[in-house]
Amino acid sequence: MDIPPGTTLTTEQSESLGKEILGALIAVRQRRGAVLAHSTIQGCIGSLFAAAGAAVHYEVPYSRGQWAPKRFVFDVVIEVSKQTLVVEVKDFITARDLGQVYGYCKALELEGDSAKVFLGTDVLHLELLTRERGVISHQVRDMMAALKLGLIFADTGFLIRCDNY
Ligand SMILES: [Mn+2]
Repeated sequence: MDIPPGTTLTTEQSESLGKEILGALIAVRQRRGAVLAHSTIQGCIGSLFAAAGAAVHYEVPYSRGQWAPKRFVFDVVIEVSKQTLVVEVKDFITARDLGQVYGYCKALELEGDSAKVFLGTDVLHLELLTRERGVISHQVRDMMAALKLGLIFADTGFLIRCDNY
């Protein structure tokens, strides 16, 4: 389901959409906390964007310029309506992982590259990343504010894209 904001739905459409959303949420609960594998999250994000018409590339090396001397390999690169999204996928998230994502944001910023960095993870980590108190959620919020980091919460059937808080 990919419905542009402001779309007016008929009663039938909104009813079937409601059922679809409910079904997707029930499927998440049925996973009983089992987090999707890194490659699964990567594939889900890629295929959902591809289904919406974006050009999707996996495992893209980036070693441009002086600020990205280490050879970065981006998990997913998405080209959608003239914007490039760089997604670092994490099945589990530690402070060290956030350091890596910080490095990506900072390097692209210093290169003057307009690509937008996203941390892509399982929708089951939604609570971890959005809780009011917490080291990880605070770091993520700081990076969203200072470096325009975006978040993608993925499931096998849907994803939630947050461009900012
Ligand atoms: Mn990764």
